Amino acid sequence: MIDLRSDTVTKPSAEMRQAMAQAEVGDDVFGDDPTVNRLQEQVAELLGKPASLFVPSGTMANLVSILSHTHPGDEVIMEKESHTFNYEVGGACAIAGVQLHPLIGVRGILEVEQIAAAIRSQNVHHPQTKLICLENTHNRGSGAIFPLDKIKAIRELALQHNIKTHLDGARLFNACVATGIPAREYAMYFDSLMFCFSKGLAAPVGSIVAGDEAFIEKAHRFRKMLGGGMRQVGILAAAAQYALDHNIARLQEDHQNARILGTELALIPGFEVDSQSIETNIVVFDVTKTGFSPAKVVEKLAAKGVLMVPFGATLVRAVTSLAVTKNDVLKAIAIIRDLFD
Ligand code: TLP
Repeated sequence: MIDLRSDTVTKPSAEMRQAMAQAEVGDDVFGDDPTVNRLQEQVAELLGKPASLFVPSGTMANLVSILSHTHPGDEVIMEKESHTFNYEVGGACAIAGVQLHPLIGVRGILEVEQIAAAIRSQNVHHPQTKLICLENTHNRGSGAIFPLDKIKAIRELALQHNIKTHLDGARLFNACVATGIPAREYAMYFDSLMFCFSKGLAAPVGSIVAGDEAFIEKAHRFRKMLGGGMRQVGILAAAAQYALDHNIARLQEDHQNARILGTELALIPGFEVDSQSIETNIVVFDVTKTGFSPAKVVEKLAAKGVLMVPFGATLVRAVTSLAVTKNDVLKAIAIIRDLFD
């Protein structure tokens, strides 16, 4: 099987498993796990933030962040195709009690003027805008990178209005590797940010959220409330540490493979892909002109050993990762060409 469903499908390597097996552990609810503590200190340092907190998933990282920055009834601005708006089970509404204010971006990228127009004025009828969430890279935006100058402008606007900013940086290091911009530079413009170890960084579990001490103290309580207090979790933190030490620079290979995949797919009749817009490891393409639904295309591919996911009414998504080599990508292209050309 050539598994292009997500970069979450990577499996821990023998070396990563070795690091996990050898991890020093303790009860992290008591704050006693040295491997977790070291990871949290190192990530805080890496991101230039006072503190960080290891959490089980990206979904929980975003939710504890929203919970920590808001009160029920507050409003949170985010992009309409964002992960939090579409794929986090409505947790921000159900659990944090906030109202989401989605704005339509271009490949997930919002303009500062749009956000400015969406900020609520002081009026007894309105909810209060308390948080702006951005996503970098943008999943449904085909792995688009949020340009730093736009982030800076949004941060300035937020500061003027006393609004917090949070970054869903599940794939932040894909943006860093593609642009050469260090993670701590992106982090400067956000009160809080998270990234995932369990996507392109190829660890089996885990995400981390960073911010100032007061924010992390709140996030810590909310993690516990959500059942995310973990015990000898150094085993997982060791995998995360291994991922940070070994799997960042190689994301470049995933980006190259995604570009090859996108460029070749664009040549197959019926497959519409803007190959110029592939900036990182995600390829989203339109299959309307094949005459088949996304689900049918995915089914036909799966029968030949190529796995992708339907991504809406007309779209299919393929993601490159450590789970697929350049050779796998070339094989996948040959299979697709056989089926559809
Ligand atoms: N994304 C997953 C699916 O949920 C769609 C994937 O396969 O891409 N933020 C972003 C931008 C994400 O892409 C994801 C996961 C998350 C947050 C949530 O992370 P987890 O799955 O760890 O809760």
